[in-house]
Amino acid sequence: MQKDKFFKEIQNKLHPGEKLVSTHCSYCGMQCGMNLRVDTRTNTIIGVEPRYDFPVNLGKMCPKGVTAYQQVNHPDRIKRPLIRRNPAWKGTAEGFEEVSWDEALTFIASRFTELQEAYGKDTLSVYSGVSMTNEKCYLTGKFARVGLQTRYIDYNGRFCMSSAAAGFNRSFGIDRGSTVPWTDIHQTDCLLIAGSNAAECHPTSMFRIWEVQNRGGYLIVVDPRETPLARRADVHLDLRPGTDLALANGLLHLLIENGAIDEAFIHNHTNGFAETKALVEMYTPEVVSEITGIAQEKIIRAAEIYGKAPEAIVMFCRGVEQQSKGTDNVSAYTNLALATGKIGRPKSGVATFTGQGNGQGGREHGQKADQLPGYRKMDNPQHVQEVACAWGIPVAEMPQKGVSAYEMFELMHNKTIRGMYLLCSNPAVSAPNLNYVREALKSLDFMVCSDFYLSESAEYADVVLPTTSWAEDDGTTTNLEGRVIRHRQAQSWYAESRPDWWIQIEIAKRMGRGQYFEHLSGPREIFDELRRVSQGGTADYYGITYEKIEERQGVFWPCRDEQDPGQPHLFLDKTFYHPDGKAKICALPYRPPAEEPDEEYPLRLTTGRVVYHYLSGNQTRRIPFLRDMYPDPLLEVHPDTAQKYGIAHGEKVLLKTRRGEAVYQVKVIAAIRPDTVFVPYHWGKHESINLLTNPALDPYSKMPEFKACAAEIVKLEEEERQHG
Ligand SMILES: Nc1nc2c(c(=O)[nH]1)N[C@H]1C(S)=C(S)[C@@H](COP(=O)(O)OP(=O)(O)OC[C@H]3O[C@@H](n4cnc5c(=O)[nH]c(N)nc54)[C@H](O)[C@@H]3O)O[C@H]1N2
Ligand SMILES: Nc1nc2c(c(=O)[nH]1)N[C@H]1C(S)=C(S)[C@@H](COP(=O)(O)OP(=O)(O)OC[C@H]3O[C@@H](n4cnc5c(=O)[nH]c(N)nc54)[C@H](O)[C@@H]3O)O[C@H]1N2
Ligand code: SF4
Ligand SMILES: [Mo]
Repeated sequence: MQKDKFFKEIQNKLHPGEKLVSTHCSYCGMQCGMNLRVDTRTNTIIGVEPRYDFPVNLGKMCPKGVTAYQQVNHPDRIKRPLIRRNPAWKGTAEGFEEVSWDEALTFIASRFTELQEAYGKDTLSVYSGVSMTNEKCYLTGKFARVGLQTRYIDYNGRFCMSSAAAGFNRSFGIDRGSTVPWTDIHQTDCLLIAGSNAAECHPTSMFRIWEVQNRGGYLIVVDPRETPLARRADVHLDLRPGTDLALANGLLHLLIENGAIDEAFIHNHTNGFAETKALVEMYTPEVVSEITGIAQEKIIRAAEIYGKAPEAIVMFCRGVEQQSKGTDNVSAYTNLALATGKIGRPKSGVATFTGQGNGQGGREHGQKADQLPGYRKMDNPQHVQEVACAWGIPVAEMPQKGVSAYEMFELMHNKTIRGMYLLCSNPAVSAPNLNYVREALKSLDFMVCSDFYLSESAEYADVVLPTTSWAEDDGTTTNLEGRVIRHRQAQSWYAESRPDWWIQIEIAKRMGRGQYFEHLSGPREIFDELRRVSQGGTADYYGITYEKIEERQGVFWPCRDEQDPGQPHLFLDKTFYHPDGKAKICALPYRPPAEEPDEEYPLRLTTGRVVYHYLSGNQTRRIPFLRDMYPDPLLEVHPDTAQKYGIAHGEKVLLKTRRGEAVYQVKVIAAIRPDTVFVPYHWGKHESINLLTNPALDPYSKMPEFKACAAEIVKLEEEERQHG
């Protein structure tokens, strides 16, 4: 009733010629429902209104969401394709000239062909992202392997969801970010949330999280900083960055000691408990307190609360995943749910907060170096055969698996990769160890970038292609629950911009590969092909149609046929996706971060986000309200540490690590450990914190260690402070 009333009110306020288009926010994995307000006379988006019918956010939005529409007709939009013929300008915004689409596409096809003739097919690479629809993500994987015929494709989810994916695959045999729908969260009795700043990064989850406490339940938060979430927690486990594995093992130790484990569940539905039990025996509160820096009583209290809660959900985010042992952290936190049997039923389970809008769907359909649509694996001959057959190519023509995102930059340095097609990512800001990565981009013989704004990475390109924004195309994304939802085109393509699918089909045609793409004339046809190709895979979308999504406010995968309603809850029948149907409890000994503090670099540096900006900041730094609220990156320092270094709030200092340095203004704040400093990463050029971060990779997920490295603060002289 309430929501219908509200909808009518909004309708009544529309001026003549205006309409609402029901769609979703483009930014984070919450994928909040929203209505775009469109002036049909000028065919432009002019505002946003809440959407109460979408069950995940129920009309709520965050500061990024309510200003997102301001991107669409922003004066910085690229209007026509750009070519730069003089490579001397690489790394700057200079020297580009506007050309027609035909000229740009023909030039790209001829340069790509020349490179492949000289150096082999695999000299080209595709580096992509998951702010795109499933349709675009699927087509990008096919474009790389069938269009360009290269093995080298990977994407920005490597820096985002890869450890969660590897951890879930190991523990459950399936990688869906949440085992429960978000509408379960406020109904549980205990949330254990590790390494998530949800109040700033998934703000529209907060009403559910607070509701757990309002109902008398408990909130346990693991974070080196006292985030808004941690501030209201019943227990805040304020650990040293990079020590989660010791903590998770310590919590399991206590759950076993307290008799809080579920022997029957362990016996019937899991493997690996005996060795894990033997391993965690040594992780006593005393040992864990020593490694993590958390007071023993707090660890004991947390284990007590989680153990006693009838229903509980373990949640985590990049704080635990972006480590050189991120995969192990994920499995170790997952162990808690498996050992207590608090999984495979409503209101109990495990969830990661998916990062990017389509961070879930975008990792299922073939943008990953080792993976094909439907979550098929490239090292499984049957999977390769199925996809080759669906695409109509000989099995022998299917490229081998490639390498992870950071490893592609290594191959650029050694000239194995000489060409790159970059879309939907800004690695000149978001990749670790940027001095090295920017050199890699500069060293390319030929680079294409597709974006709607000239990003820091586009500045390294020879050709820049203007693509449509999220509000100018139809399609689907898969949100952080695993729910496939519909995005609707609200205005026509801006200026001469074109959707990524159109661009890829045009390049494929010009490279003699048109026959594999010509039948795809838009998102709906592409989605239908994705459905068919995913059929029988783990991430089976075959039963999902645009119509069904509309009828049901989204459909959860796996969804195997048209009668299948999809699966909001996973494992309700206690069957996991390993061949024997059992989940794996993993014995994972603690190891420290790849780089520990020492005399030269005595501080721990961790990095992350603030509520007002999104990722590399290429989209949000252009929105006046967001820029005004948080104009420059700040270095968070505890008052004791500030005093020790003799630095004041607002002062500019030099922060350095073994890989690089940058000047930041200090924010003195008690809500951080004295041995730790924090910098958000949403800024480019000399302000990028990734000049300093450590590219040490997790052995399974190839995730870099964004969350922990050793650093030092250097006080600047008065003169340097003025100009620094
Ligand atoms: N406003 C905003 N929202 C976003 C995004 C954004 O850029 N801006 N990006 C989206 C994307 S793609 C992602 S991936 C998510 C990320 O969402 P989050 O992971 O929640 O964000 P981060 O700030 O990267 O890190 C989360 C927390 O991890 C803590 N942390 C650091 N080191 C450690 C550690 O060793 N252990 C533990 N337990 N915690 C640690 C940090 O103090 C921080 O509070 O947010 C999504 N939402
Ligand atoms: N230090 C540090 N570094 C990090 C992290 C961290 O916590 N700390 N987090 C990592 C994480 S979790 C992530 S997700 C990455 C993200 O890092 P990036 O991949 O660099 O993220 P974005 O800023 O979203 O870059 C997307 C670019 O594509 C453009 N774009 C948006 N939509 C589309 C589209 O549909 N098509 C095309 N062609 N372009 C589009 C945008 O304008 C933008 O320039 O950063 C990682 N880097
Ligand atoms: S919470 Fe995420 S999806 Fe929702 S409005 Fe904010 S940025 Fe958009
Ligand atoms: Mo992310």
